[in-house]
Amino acid sequence: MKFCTLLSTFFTVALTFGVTTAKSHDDDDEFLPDVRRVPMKTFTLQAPFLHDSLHSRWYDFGGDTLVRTDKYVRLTSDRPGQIGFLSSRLPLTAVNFEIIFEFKISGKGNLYGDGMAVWLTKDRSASGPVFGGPDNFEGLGIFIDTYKNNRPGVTFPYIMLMHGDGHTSYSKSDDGKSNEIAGCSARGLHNANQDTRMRITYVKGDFLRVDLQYKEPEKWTQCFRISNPPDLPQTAYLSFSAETGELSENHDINEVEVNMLVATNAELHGQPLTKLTSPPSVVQKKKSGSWFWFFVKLGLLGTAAYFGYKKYLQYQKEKKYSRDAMF
Ligand SMILES: [Ca+2]
Repeated sequence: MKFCTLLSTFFTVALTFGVTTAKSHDDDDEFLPDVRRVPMKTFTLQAPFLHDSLHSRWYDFGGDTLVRTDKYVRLTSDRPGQIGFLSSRLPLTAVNFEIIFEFKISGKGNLYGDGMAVWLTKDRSASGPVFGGPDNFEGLGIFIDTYKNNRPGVTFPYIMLMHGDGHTSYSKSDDGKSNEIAGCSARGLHNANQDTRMRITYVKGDFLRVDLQYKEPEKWTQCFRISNPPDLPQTAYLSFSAETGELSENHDINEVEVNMLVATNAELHGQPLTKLTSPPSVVQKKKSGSWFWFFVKLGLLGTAAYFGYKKYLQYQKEKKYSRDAMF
């Protein structure tokens, strides 16, 4: 009886291991497995936004930017001819990182513009002609363009990535078509019915990916993903800017969060994070791990069976002796 219980316990343990392994295997499909996110507090922006005497500890504001301490930083109001920006005081030093920010583009008019931008640039943002930020910039610019100037066949709002070399101008006349590295349409982003968020994931030398949340709550939709993204300037400041022209809309930033991405896998410690994003190697590694645990379990099971059986024989023997003694 005891032997059966022992066997049943080991079978239960083995089955539990099986389920756990299967679950881990499914996790391979998740975005960026084996990565720990370390919050970078010097880039956090959240209500009430201002720390002392109308200043933020980590960001500078400029242009027509307004701060409503319980709700948002409003880069431009729904009025024509506005420009506003928000720029980190410290450069982003992390090699691999993600930037998640909640924003809202809204307004009363049926026609609206012009849009906003996120910058990772060598210089801190100053007001300029490209969605409220500087032209001829050095670094990366992600533009959320809400007004179609001239780009037939493309649905707006349109989001695109540009790599600035410090000399090339943004081509406003064709909505940046000639500067574009990657992009996507986001119909419904203006006056969206829910909170809207953007997530920028940058893994040096591997990929840059932009995801959006604006259709369904808590559901990310990939906008684009590029391999071998341009390197960032050695010092890259994080900025946001927005602009209105003849047409207008509100551009609000509700919250900013930046996380450094760190490998959690001991074998990959100190290795480039790129290895983490290669599904075959991760799957292979987990498979060999599964085999290891399979043999460990098999060994334990065999040992348990051996000792259990030995005990069972001894029990039968003692039973026989006591029966013989009785007669
Ligand atoms: Ca435009």
